[in-house]
Amino acid sequence: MKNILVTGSVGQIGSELTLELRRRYGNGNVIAGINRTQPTGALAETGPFMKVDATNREELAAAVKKYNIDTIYHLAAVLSAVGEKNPGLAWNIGVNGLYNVLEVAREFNCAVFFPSSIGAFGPTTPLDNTPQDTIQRPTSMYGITKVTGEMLCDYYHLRFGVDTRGVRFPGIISNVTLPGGGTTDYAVEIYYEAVKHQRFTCPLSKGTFLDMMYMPDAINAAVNIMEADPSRLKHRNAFNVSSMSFDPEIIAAEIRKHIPGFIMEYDVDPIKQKIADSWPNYMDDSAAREEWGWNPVYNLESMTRDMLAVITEKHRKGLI
Ligand code: AKB
Repeated sequence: MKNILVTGSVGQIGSELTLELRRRYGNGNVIAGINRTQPTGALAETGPFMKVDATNREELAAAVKKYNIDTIYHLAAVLSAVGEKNPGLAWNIGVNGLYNVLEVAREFNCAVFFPSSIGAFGPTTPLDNTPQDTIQRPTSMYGITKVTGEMLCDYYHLRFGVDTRGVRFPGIISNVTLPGGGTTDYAVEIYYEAVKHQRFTCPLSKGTFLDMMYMPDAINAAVNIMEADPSRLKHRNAFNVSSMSFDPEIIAAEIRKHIPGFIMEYDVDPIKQKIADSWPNYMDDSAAREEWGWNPVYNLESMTRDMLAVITEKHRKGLI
């Protein structure tokens, strides 16, 4: 039986992953770690939650002890665009928070899931078919924290035997909790604006290709890597995973198949554009496919159909 702690459980990925983990491993066995934002709805109602600030090691250790935790999904993070506005905060949460998680995991013998990101790459990385093992010299603070995190996770496994595992997530698209302050957020916002106003002002320019993934596949990635047979893992951390790659024109054209009058305008945000230009156009995720069977279900077409159906229904009910 597993006892799981999720840090950052009210965030974009955490709010859905925590519920899926509860479905799989039992409501009472999955603790939602919260910090500043209180959980609401299903997250608050279906299982335990507890204040866990990853930058506070005592608080982390207390949660792990209290609930006899054996697996930590460490999702608390500051995303790329916010990280450029507040690099110190990005470092503190991204690196010091992870260091605390790894130290507590070492002491209490926990497995750790750590989400790295396409942000761990930089302008000198090969941007097409980006290999699993390649140059990583990111130029955003977010990226620097992610490369540091990947290396820390490898170190704790090699040096102390901590069962660390993780993936490099692309932009994650979802319809439950909005992402907060990422470069890829436009690919979520576009669906909401298309439904509500039939138009969207895009902060990234035409031709900016980035890897993306629909939330159900992201959740499967996080669960399946932790369930994988360790004897098959040549890498443990930072597996490239992707489901699709598109630029703003391609996603707009897909939306127009459902909302023919949809209008796309551009007002490029220089900070986000600079970050996006330094990230891969599309990654090679064959190591994840070979080593633990990564196989995403959704593509742009099926994701768009689902996103628009869910958001249209929410709009009809006056929820957004
Ligand atoms: C961001 O844009 O910062 C994140 C990411 C790709 O890691 N969504």
